[in-house]
Parts: sequence; structure tokens; C-alpha cells
Amino acid sequence: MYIDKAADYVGQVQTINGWVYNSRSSGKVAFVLVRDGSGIMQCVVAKSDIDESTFEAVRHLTQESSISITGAIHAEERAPGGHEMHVQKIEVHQAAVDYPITPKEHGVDFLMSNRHLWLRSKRQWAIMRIRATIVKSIRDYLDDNGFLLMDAPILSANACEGSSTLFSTDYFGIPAYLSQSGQLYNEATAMAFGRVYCFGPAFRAEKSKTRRHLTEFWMVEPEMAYCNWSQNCDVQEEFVTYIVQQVLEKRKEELAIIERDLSPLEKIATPFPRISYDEAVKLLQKAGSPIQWGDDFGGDEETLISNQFERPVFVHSYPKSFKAFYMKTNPANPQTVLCADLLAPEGYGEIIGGGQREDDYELLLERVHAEGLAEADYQWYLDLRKYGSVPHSGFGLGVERTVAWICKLPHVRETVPFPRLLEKIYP
Ligand code: NSS
Repeated sequence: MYIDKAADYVGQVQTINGWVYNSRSSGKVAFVLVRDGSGIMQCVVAKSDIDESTFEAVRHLTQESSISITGAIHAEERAPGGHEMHVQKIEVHQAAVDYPITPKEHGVDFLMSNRHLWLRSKRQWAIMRIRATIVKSIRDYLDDNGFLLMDAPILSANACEGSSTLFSTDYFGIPAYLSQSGQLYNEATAMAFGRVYCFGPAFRAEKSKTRRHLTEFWMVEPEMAYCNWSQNCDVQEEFVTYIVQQVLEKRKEELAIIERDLSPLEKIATPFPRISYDEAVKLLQKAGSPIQWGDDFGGDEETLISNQFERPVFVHSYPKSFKAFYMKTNPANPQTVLCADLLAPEGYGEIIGGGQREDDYELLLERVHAEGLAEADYQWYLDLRKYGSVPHSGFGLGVERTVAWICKLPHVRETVPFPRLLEKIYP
């Protein structure tokens, strides 16, 4: 039996295969908390119900020992999960000695270097299950709304998001890079299939240590032909609202374990406010920030902006100077581009970057040159503007930042089983 299915087995004798999460005992009765991955079950062992040697074995069970435990399943309101086992038999597969992560508080560095074990803790269990639901909701929404999954390559000759964060590999004598984004390929597949998405890991050699940056993260990237930047925002607000609603509906227990205040999440609904970069700069200056028109926003600015809104907020029409080469020039103000970032509330900041793509051959070529990119490497991408170019838009949502926001975590390191951070690749 799996613990999360206990309700189906009340009154029956069942076996749980798992690990000792915690145990305590008096002279007459022992309580063992057993986890099996699906949940935690309180197992009660009464000395009077069992032979002496088994009772002694139970009393000496150590944290994280692997066991099979058999007994009758009872409904018990006071037990975690609402059920408990009255134990008849126990088999120890391996007795763990001195498990390093004890119920006392540990520092983050210690926990990070024991990430392979830390994942067994209740809080990590809850976060990883919420992450899985976020990923499933992403796929469900896109699969059910006319987007076709089109995997993009991981090895690429092209830089999508600037050359300063590329991880380089040797591809039979020529340099190839680990993908920063599947977007350029999405633009090709969108011209073939209309609405597409890719979903996979992205790599960026981020040299900064922040609570929002990983060097390897997961990104879902939808792309739509015949779509302008504002229609692109319409899709994003529906998409993000759906993800939040799914987590609220399906992960109540997990949200309770991490003590997430649900009220800010319950307020997430369409439409999301949209402000221009110009308006954002004014808002920041009013709040005391020294920011000037033309400066990029960092984490602090994003936090300040997102704190002003209860719903995620779009900031659109950024200056061209610090945005990617593929963004479409704003015809109303050529200093700016038709992009929009989505900033999550509660100070979380950017979870999505997206916008409309430059669809004019000459203007795109100009941008390729201006960025110092090798024209030959982008010939195939430029081709898309020669053969049936159309207005098109898309976006990339970072899974880890979305998990951090929905779980209200202080840092992205707890949002993925094995985070890759600046100069940190173990375990
Ligand atoms: O650089 S982005 O803003 N945009 C793109 O990569 C586009 N090419 C996506 C597209 O339009 N198809 O990154 C998108 C999101 C960003 O909002 C974050 O949520 C996440 O990807 N992201 C990261 N998460 C964690 N760590 C790092 N270093 C990181 N960089 C981006």
C-alpha cells in the first residue's frame, strides 16, 4: 500500500515499504513515523500486541532506516494524514547510522551540500510536489489550447540571449553552446505549425549570485504566428492564472506544510495590469529610486514595482539598448521595443520575458550587425523573414522562479532537485 491511498484500506492489514522519518517511545508504546515518498504514516506499536524482541527493535529504529512495516490501517483524526497503522510486524532492510540531517535546525550551506539527503525532508517533499504540479499544469494548458510541443535543440551554434552568458562546448572542432533559449527555433516551428512550445533546460553562465539566478533552469517557451505583443500578454495572463489555480486546487496539503499564505495566490485573476517602461521608471522614482530612463531594472527595481500590485504586472516597451536583438522595434517610439516582462507579486519580480519579434528582414539584419553577431550563423533565422514573414510573438516562463513565487521561497535553490549555481555543481 502507498500511504496516500490509506483511505482505501481502512480496516485491512497492509504493508508499507519506506523509511523511518522519526520515532519516539515510552515503556509500553512506540510511535514510528514512516515515509514512503507518497506521504507520512504514524505507526503505533503497543508492547502488549507484539513480541518482546520486535518491540525492542522498534524502540531502537534509527532515522532513515529502510523498513517494511505491516499492520491494520485505522482512521485517526489526530494522526498526520488522518490514518494510522497498528503494527503487527516489522522488517528492517538497512539500519541507518548517524543520518546527518536531524530534526534540529541546519544551516543552508550544510543542507545544500547534503541536497541528496535533504530532498527527503517534509518541506522539500512539499515543494517538489508543487513543482511537479506546476510543470503538469504548464503542459496541460498548452496541450489543451492548440499549442504543439516542438522540442528545441540543447546544442546550438547561436546565441539567443547575449554572448556573455554562453556555456561553450567543443562540437567536433567548432564551438557549440548549451542553449540559452529555444526561441529562435520556436520561431521556425511556429511558421510551420502556427502555435508551438518548447520545454526544457536552459543554460546561462550567470556570474552573479542572486536569489533568482541559476546556471541551469527550466523554461517553457510558447510561440505564436499572427500574434502581436499585446495578444501575447493575453495568453500569458490566462496561462499563469491557470497554473496558480491548479496548485491551489491540487496541492492543499503541500501548501499547508510550507505554511504558504494562500490569500495572495487566491487574488490571482485576469486581467493583469500593464504598464510601460516609462510609467515604471516614474513609479520607481516616486518611490525614491535613483533610476533614470534608459537604465535596466535589476532585482531591487523589480521588487519595488511588483510590490505595488496584487496581481502579476506586465512592464512593456523597454528601451532597445539593453534588450535582445530579435525584439521588434516599436513603430510609435523606435527607441523602444515591443516586449513585455511579467513581474510576479509579493516582491518576486520577473518570471516571464517575452514580446513581439522583429519580422522585417532589413531591420533584423541591422540588429544582427549592431550586436556584432556573425550574419552567417543567423542566415537560417533571417530566412524566416524572407519566406512568408508574419507578426509573431512568444514568451519564456522560468519554472524555478515560478515555483519560488508560488511557494514563497526566499531563494530559487530550493525549487529544483539539484540546483546548479555559480561555482556549485555538487551534488
Ligand atoms: O531571458 S528571458 O527573459 N527571455 C528569454 O529567454 C526569451 N528567449 C524567451 C522567449 O521569449 N521565448 O528568460 C525568460 C525567463 C525569465 O523571465 C526567468 O523566469 C527565467 O527565464 N530565467 C531564469 N531563471 C533562473 N535562472 C536564470 N539565470 C534565468 N534566466 C532567465
